[in-house]
Amino acid sequence: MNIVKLDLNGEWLLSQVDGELRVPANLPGDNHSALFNAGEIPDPYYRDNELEVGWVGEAEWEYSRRFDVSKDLLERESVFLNLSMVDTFAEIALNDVSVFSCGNMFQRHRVEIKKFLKPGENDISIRFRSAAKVALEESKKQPLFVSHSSNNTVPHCNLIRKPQCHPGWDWGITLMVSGIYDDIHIQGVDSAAIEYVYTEQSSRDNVWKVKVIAEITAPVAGDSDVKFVFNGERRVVAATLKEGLNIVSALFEIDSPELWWPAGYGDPKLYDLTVSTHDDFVSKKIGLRTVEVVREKSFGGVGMTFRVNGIDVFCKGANWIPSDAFPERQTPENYEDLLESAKLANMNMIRIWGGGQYEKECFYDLCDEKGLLVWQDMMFACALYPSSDEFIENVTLELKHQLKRLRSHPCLAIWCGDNEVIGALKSYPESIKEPELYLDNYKHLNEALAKAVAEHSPEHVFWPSSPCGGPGIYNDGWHDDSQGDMHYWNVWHGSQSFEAYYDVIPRFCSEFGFQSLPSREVFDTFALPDDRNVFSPVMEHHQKCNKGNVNIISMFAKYFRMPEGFDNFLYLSLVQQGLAIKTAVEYWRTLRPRCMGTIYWQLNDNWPVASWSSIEYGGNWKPLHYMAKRFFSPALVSAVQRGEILEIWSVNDRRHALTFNVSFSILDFNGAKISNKVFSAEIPPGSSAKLAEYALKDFNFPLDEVFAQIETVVVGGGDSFELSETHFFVPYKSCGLPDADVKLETKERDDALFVELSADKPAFLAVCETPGVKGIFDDNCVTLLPNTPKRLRFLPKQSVTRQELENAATITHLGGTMRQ
Ligand code: BMA
Repeated sequence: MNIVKLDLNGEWLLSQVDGELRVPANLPGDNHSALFNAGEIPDPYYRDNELEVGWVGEAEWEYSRRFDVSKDLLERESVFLNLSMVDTFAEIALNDVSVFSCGNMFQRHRVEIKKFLKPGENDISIRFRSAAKVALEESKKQPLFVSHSSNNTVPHCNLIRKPQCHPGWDWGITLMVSGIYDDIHIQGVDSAAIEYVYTEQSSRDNVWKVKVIAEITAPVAGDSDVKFVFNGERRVVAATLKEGLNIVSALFEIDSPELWWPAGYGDPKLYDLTVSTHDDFVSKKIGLRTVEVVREKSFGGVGMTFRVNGIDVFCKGANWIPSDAFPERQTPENYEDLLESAKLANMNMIRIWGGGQYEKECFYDLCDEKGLLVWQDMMFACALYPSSDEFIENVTLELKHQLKRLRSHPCLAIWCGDNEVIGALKSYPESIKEPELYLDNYKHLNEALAKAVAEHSPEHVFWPSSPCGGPGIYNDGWHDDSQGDMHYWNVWHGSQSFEAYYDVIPRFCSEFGFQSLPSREVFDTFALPDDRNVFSPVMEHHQKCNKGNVNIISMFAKYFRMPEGFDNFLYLSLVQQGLAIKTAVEYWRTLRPRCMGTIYWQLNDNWPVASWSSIEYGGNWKPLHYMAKRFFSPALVSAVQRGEILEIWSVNDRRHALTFNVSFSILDFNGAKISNKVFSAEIPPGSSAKLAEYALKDFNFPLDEVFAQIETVVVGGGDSFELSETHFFVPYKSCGLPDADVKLETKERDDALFVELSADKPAFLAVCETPGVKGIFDDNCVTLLPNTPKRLRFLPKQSVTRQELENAATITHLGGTMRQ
């Protein structure tokens, strides 16, 4: 093998085309990062500095550098420049000669450049036009007017193929970045460049056939050996290649293999695959598995069930948005941190939302390794879109690349056409006025997306939109719980109480969310002491959802007494958020198999902001994320109170039976036990069951003076879980919660750090934070009972001593925040 690759990653010079600014810049990277690193713009995440940097997106920028070309490279038949994630309208010149221009961030480009190069020193420059200006120009050419998302502050970005959240979203800063976010290299080949490698799998009697397909470009016709190595087995195909694109394949068989399983269902087994030619090499990890999306008539509608290797999987997870508004900070470490947090919270599915981007390769590699299924939206969100031939051609090229690139990742479970674009048809004046015209326009584009999947990734299901009832159904998926996936926003956007989650039984809920304010630690990264008020201009600036802060506070009024002080205010918003999502998930999980998925909105943030995320910008787990770890546990015990009836439910997501041994106690606010019941049940695999039912009127004690504590030990099939659940019969505000004295001690055992919490009276929703010390706990946001200390293990993300942890750790609990 003789691979000649010239890496152009590293330091470039960034120049403002019509200005004086010249700063060093990284590629892969973006212009805002370069300007910020050089001190030319203020930190847009700080206070309201966002308003100071809008000019960057209006200007034109040029990246340039020199590089040396060897004679060896120029002796190759073909020399191409490889570019992907070019954001967005770029013109590339070599040695001052224009070579190529592009304008879709989601396409990949391989451009023949040999004739533009010379031995020795060469210049390359990449000039970016203002995407905002191009979008405006495009708007003047449209045959049919199509509204951009009302979340955008820069108009018409629905007309350009760039992440739809760059011009602002209801959780997102407006940062109209440009740059290149993936490796840049030049490669020379004589005989065979590998374009894509993917597999086709089939199985019979547990013998798996794996056909490995390589798409190869030959600069000239000729013979070439193509070597395939799968799971240690080697095949060499002597291929006669024609000039241009060729398909070369090899077939492998593997008897009784270990399969790839989503997290919670088995190991995500991966097999090594390499394909090499004389001058190129590709290596991948392949998983063997089947994924079906089963749509069977049941419960008066049509279900939506992901079936993996024949097992119905209850999908548990969250929606993913781009991990940072500065693309340069979207690093492998950042992905690893977030996706590991998802896995630790017992998730098995991530939905890549359509207002962001097809993610970098390392995202999917990590999902493969962690057993996280990926629901992949195509990049359209909350707007109307063109369906002109030109637009469809542009999108088809983007999809051809993305589908071939991603199709053999075992994590990839479904391709979905868009986010809420069917709903958008009912949101904008032009489509409301002429519904048929705009529905036809929608269908025209959507059918092209379906066709691209059928052609380039036929083994995957194409789901037209999220939410939607299924192919060909264009009604209101937001509110239809009879079929398909649903986005249920009546609690947050509709200001209904948490109990409204009991009003629907989604077949699959791919969005529902509730906001919190940031933690004090994150607040301090962007604000000053004077900003410590929820209605201060800086707090309002870091709240992008209309009425967001009002919604948070009006929900306080339903459940809590008014907290005292700013920190308690933030805390209450954080636990309130967790309780909202817990209510929904636990209820819907008890209703399996009618409901088979709960994907809450949203996993992460792309800057420090009030939002629906369960992980804050920077990686801190909010109380919601700790609660998610519990409410997504494969074994769940949940108290569901509807009206005057309290039901105790169990859920078993495992592939084997589990025995639930439950101790149900009623305690008063001094911690004294008033009653206790013990019961056990064996719950079959993949099912739920009601364990007990009580009429509140039969309890002979005042409901505002007690709470239920449900401790469960679950065993079976090698598993053992200890579950702890606290239930209030009336809103917290109706109870005279004790202001318990909670003590916090840190301990070190065998190099592990712990925080031990103890309380003289019951303390609820006790949250331990460690400002300034990065790390997570194995459990948090817990109930503390007198004489029962709780030990939380601290998993540091930096080196820290016990003393430093002790100095940083704080504890807040509900009774300490409310007026008595
Ligand atoms: C959903 C999403 C996002 C949005 C969220 C919160 O419907 O698809 O567009 O951020 O609601 O409003």
